[in-house]
Amino acid sequence: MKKIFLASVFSLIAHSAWAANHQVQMLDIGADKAPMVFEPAVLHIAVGDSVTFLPTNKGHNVESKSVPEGAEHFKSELDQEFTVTLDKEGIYLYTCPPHSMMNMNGVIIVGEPVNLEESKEYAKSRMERRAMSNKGRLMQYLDSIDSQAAEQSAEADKNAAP
Ligand SMILES: [Cu+2]
Repeated sequence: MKKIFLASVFSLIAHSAWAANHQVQMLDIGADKAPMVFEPAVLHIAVGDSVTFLPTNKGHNVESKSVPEGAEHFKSELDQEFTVTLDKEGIYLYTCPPHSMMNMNGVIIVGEPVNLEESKEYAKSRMERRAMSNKGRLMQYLDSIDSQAAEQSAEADKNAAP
């Protein structure tokens, strides 16, 4: 019994020691003067890491829109700090419901972007369509994942060359 208890305590400690926490700010104006943004808007994390959304400015919250297969959706309360642990690999798309019409959307890539095509399709047909201002911003976020992956594979090819 004691052994089992110790084993579970150890796994808790191990988990908290290795899993990182990342912060995303909810902002009225971003660093590049863009209105109504998450920063960082595109976040790469490892499987099992957590993300804390900070109500840096008032009037925002988060709600997941598209998540990897088998992953749970999440939603926070207005103006509340909110932490979610993401343990399914793939892309999570989320919005700020009060500002979805201003394209206040964000992207979290957990591990590899295994569902990139589905995420792009969802973003285009369901999220970008709602945006009355800052149009195209979410698609730019998703396109940046593509080009990073391309750079990495070009780098890998270069390294593989004799
Ligand atoms: Cu907002």
